[in-house]
Amino acid sequence: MSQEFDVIVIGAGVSGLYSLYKLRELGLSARVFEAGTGIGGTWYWNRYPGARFDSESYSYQYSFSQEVIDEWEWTEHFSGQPEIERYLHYVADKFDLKRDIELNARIATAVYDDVEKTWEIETTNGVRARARFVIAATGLLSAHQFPDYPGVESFAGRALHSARWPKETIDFSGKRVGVIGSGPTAVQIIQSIAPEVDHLTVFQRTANWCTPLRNRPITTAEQKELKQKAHQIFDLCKRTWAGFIHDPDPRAGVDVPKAERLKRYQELYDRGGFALWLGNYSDSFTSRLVADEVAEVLAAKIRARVKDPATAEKLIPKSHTFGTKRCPGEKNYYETFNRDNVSLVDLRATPITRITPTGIETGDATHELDVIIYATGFHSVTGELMRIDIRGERGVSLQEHWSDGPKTNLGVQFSGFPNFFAVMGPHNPALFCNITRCAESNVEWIIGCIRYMREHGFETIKTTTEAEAAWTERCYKSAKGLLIDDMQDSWFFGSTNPANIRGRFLLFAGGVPAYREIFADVAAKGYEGFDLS
Ligand code: NA7
Repeated sequence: MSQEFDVIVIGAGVSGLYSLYKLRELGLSARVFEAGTGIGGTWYWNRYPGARFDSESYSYQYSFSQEVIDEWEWTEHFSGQPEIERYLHYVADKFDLKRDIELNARIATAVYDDVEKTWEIETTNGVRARARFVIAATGLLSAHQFPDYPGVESFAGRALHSARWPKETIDFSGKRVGVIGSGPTAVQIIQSIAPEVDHLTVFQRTANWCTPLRNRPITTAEQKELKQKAHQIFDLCKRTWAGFIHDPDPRAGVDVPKAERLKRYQELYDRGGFALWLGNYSDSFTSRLVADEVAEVLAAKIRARVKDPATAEKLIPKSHTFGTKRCPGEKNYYETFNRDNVSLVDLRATPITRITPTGIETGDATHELDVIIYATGFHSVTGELMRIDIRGERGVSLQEHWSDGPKTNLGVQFSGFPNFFAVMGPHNPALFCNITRCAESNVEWIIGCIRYMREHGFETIKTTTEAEAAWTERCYKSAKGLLIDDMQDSWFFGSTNPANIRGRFLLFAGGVPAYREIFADVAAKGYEGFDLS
């Protein structure tokens, strides 16, 4: 027996919780199905040591409730995972959202009924439900990935993935620990656990340009000011190209004297967060001169901070210039490599050949380990949707529809999948966008669309194939001319996804303000590019 709802929401993370709140406001019945045993999405799964925001806490928080803004006090400029998870519980409890959330309910299939024009889902534990609409609030980085080294299963010690971290505290004292990966997650783990472990071996394939996070407690005076300015902060995020509080200098860096540029880089380096990445000059994503210059500045910092010159050289990225990947926010990351109990293995020079029962074998050595931490990232953007067997009109699967890379209209709909919406699917601006800012506006657009349909007596909406093709092309083009296009080995391009979508730009790089305008325009024109019936 299927339970019946107006809307089924997949996922109880930041987007799913807000979707439920907005659906209730519209007077619709909704059920959220969440794979985890708790709410929080990203902030439920990624509970590894050192996990914290890379967005300022007050720019990431929800904007929809003044009471929430007034009541909740962030303790740090970049709060840690436990506090973020508590915040999401506080919001869910405040609005009594949990009664409509089914936990431990991973959706295995979502099938469209062409006759009834409804969706039926089934969870892996056999729960079934039907609804006219589905909102997939599945996140961009949800489907974690393990490397396929031979012997991964054979390791007899403890193997952990950063995105499936257990709830219990893990005691690393006296342990020989290996971390595979050097992305933002690995950086947070490495700098946190190094003082605790007996020995830490970092297995790095690609070095990253890390910038100082400069996290600090929020003082009482700042607290007051941040609350007063909350809406100014949200407005600023709406205006900036990247959806963050960092507003670049409107001048092109190439038009500014070099001495002035260097001074600005230092100021941004001192400011912390994504300031150097997103608050630089207006041409910092297109000018190789500016990007390379920042890279040189950072390389000099690494050389100054890391005592062993050979280690410093390994930590300086050689494969990509500054800004072409998200930069990990660090605190004493580079100094970590000055510790006697930390060593760095360059996987480009000595690749991992296999995982053994007692450790990791590289070309030239065997590293005996008690714990292996995989901080190896995700099947980005499309991964979680592709993991569900989603079948639209005439039983066509999403896997088939996307066999040549994802195709979407505005990132929210896929042709042949009527009434199925994705909040943070491919082709949205999340490449840079602060997730809550973009999630809120996408959810509002989807809910606005459902409201419009109800008011005008429409039962189904589906994107036209022409509009889908045009938006998909526009997304590919949006990366052209940007330096990120030269560095396709990143999750923006799905480099860790199954081979069929490798090399396809998965997002929209035209900027948050442009995306919001396009969204508003499409709605104002009665959902141009979508068939309503
Ligand atoms: P990322 O940024 O995708 O980083 C994954 C890391 O894992 C990266 O250093 C990868 O090296 C490395 N990796 C992946 N597969 C392997 C194998 N097989 N062998 C060795 N190393 C490997 O994920 P994160 O979780 O760090 O961060 C995701 C986002 O979370 C981030 O953008 C922030 O928004 C927060 P590679 O670079 O591919 O050589």
